[in-house]
Amino acid sequence: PMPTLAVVGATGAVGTVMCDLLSSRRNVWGEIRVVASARSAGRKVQCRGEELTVQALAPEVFDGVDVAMFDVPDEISAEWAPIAVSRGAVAVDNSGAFRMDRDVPLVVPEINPEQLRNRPKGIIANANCTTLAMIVAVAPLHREYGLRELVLASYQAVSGAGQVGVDTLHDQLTKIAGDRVLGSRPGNVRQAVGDDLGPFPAPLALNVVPWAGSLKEAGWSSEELKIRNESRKILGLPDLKVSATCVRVPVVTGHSVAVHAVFGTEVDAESAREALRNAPGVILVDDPAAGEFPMPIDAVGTDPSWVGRLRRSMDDPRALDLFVTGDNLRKGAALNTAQIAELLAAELAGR
Ligand code: 11C
Repeated sequence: PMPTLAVVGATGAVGTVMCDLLSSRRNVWGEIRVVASARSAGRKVQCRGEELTVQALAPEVFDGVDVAMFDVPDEISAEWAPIAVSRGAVAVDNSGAFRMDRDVPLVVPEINPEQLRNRPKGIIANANCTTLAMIVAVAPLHREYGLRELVLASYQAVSGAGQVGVDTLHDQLTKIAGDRVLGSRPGNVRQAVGDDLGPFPAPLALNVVPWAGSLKEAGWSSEELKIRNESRKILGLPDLKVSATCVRVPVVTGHSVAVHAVFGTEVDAESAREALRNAPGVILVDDPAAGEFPMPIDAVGTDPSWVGRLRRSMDDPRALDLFVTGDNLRKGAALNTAQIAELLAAELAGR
């Protein structure tokens, strides 16, 4: 029999993309159960051409489930992923709750699929969306040249903060539409947008906000620390130097990262491009003369990490500069989770 899958958080921004993805990928699942908070129970969700009824999260929904995907906030995953495991499922968790747990592998199928087997807690973690977009492109360069350091600036879309982030940006754009004075004087965008900033600390319309996540030690944001810690774990480089500045921009979907990567050996832009052309999950879009760059408006709704603007540093023959864009809801979340779940399904089929 084909394995049973549960999608927990099926009605959220990532869960919605997950149901789309499950409809378009090779079908490896028997029954699919869609699960969400009691508030969403009874709603109908389209998945694989079937209309599924959302079930309220409860221990019994995991009975008979082989693989349970979690696209829910950290505290819900922390409580419920172990419950799913106790009912016999393997949990694939997209929250931050387990990523840095030594007994939980942090898997990117293009990079470290072998880690999947090492899961003493029955839980596998999925990385943060900003880490994922970037790491898929950086890993093949690491294999080529040996990575020593990353200096990063992110340009993160509002859907990283969930559906409420998307609604907030669109509401703000509606409020400012047509007023050509906005943005020309201090405070006039704030005034037009009003007090409802949604999940963000400042207006996103006509703005960039150098902040994502919560405040951690010494002025770093949680998002910046996640990128550092997760990159180290995924690449197996515990001492990798990483400095990130995470910035929110008025983009609906598609996280971008400007990357300065320093390696152990001298690099060559053409051989780096060749490594990227051959890398799984990467598409090279690098023709400035033709106006071809990686950008969210093109990468949204697609699977790969788009990479371009690749140059060798002018001042360091061991460093590359590049720009990466990936769909934060797909490779950054639902797609990577689905890929991990499909590897588990193949493992189950081989038993
Ligand atoms: C954002 N990357 O764009 C965040 C959202 O650790 O999975 C995802 C947070 C996480 O706001």
